[in-house]
Amino acid sequence: MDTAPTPSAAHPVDAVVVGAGLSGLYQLHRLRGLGLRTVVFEAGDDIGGTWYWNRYPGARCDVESTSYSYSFSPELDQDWVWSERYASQPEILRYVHHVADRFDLRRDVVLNTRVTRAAYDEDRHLWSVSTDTGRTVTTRFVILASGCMSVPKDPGIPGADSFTGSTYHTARWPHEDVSFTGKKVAVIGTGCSGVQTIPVIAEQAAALTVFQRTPAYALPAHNRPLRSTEVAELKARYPEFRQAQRLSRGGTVFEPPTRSALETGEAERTATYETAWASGLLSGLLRTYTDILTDEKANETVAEFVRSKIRSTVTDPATAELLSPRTYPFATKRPCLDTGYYATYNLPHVKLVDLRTTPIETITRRGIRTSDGEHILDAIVFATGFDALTGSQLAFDIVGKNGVTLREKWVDGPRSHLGLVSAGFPNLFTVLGPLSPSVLTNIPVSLEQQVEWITDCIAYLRGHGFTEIDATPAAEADWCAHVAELAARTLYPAVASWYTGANIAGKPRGFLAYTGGLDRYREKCDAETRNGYTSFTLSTPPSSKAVSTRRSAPQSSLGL
Ligand code: N01
Repeated sequence: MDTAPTPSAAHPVDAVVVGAGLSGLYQLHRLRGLGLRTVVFEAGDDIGGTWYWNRYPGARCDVESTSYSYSFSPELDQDWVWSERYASQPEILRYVHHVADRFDLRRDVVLNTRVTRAAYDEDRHLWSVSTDTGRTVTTRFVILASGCMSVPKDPGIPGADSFTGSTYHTARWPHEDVSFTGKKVAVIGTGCSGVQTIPVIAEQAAALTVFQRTPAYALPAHNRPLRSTEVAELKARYPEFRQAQRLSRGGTVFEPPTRSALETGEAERTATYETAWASGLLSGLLRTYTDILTDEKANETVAEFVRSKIRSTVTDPATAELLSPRTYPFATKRPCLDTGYYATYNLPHVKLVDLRTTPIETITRRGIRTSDGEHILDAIVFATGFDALTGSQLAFDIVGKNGVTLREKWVDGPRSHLGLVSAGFPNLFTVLGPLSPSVLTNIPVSLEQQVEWITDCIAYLRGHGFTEIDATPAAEADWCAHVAELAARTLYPAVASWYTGANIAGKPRGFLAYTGGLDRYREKCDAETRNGYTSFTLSTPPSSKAVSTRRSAPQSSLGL
């Protein structure tokens, strides 16, 4: 039975959440806890967000499953049992469904519904949110939980429509089984999605051709089933573990490095890198020394270590060299965690095409033509990534104060305070958006921090009779400058990557995430809460505008 709510102008809600992935579902849970009438609009035909859409063969989380999960419920921690060190996409999706059932979340999720427009009514302090199903709902608060990696990048290769075989994008994989058995398959793209799917497709395909423009730094996952003893041991100390995660720099628990790579002798350094390589942790190598992301020479020591591993795995030296990243420092594009990626190129039916020397000219009716000739294919898999961080917020019309759209405001790049509220767009919050730690951290820890901050903020507004919160332009300017200044101390901004918006034609260039660490970010957000949101303008209901002031607002309920 469809029990989803049917909000309309005549039946307003207190909060609209965009997206029913990990962020949106937790936001719903927390807002319900405040007693807010909340509706979640989800474009997909089921919940799960990233883990609903990215169901390509080999899709798997590259943060350990015991860390990559919600921490807000000790009972949930005890109840759910992960089967592998790194959970596969189907297992994570099962977990999301389990959470939704456990906390009875589905009844406020409206599926198959894409938000098309949100417009702010300055006179009433209300948003009007429209959807592609013709619904319009009036709401005080809007929370964009639409994901930092949810708008797939169109590869923009000419001729794609003429191909008579099958095409797939890793981020829009069909829900039906796809068989590559006996087929000639191409994968375009060697980022994390490509690196995960290539070994699995190679197991099925008769022939696999990988079209690589930029090689990845891929680190071995050493995935394995979890032993019942280690699960029991973790469950016994989960509360302390979760607390340590919350206080950590990036949402995973580790001892921060204290020494420079350049002040360490080569033998000792190599031994340290070997240990990190054997750990199977995505950030293992990054955590070895203090200067990996700030000093090119230090970075080159680890980059060369990874290249040595590629050379020792890939038997053909020419292929090994093509797979070796040399045009950007280690981890300035996101590193990948792999299972058998490099060894796949030793298989006789797997071929690597270097697009730097033989670029794609066009997709043809029969396959892909590079400057070197035509590759005849049955299927093409685009593993070409996303319009990251800003893509989902700019995908629909958001009209703020004075009729200014978010697209207009962000024409030169995103601007917001703490990555949470953009000045001129009151009562509109973003989870995992640009200018926050998001993609540089273990996502569930970051999203919980932001969802909890947003929830506390809304509780404060309601408790103090405020109906509007907006970032001050000065605080926003300071935050943007702070984010840019911290990023400038690293090797990140100089590299063309999705971190800097360079993968999308016409997208303004700038490092999009906060590099200061989740711990420091949390402290800055908490300070706002403690100090009564001094970087924001809080306003009382429009009818009482004459007495509107930040501090002397009457106590009253929201009252839509
Ligand atoms: O996308 P990407 P992704 N012609 O942008 C190439 C997360 N994630 O989906 O680098 C030819 O990294 C492009 O080449 P280049 C994770 O944060 C997490 O793989 O632009 N090639 C690149 O090789 C990750 O970083 C998990 O030169 C083209 C590739 O396509 C993020 O999602 C798993 C091209 C795109 O790589 C994105 O990863 C998977 C063209 N026209 C992903 N256009 C987890 O495990 C693009 N490319 C949690």
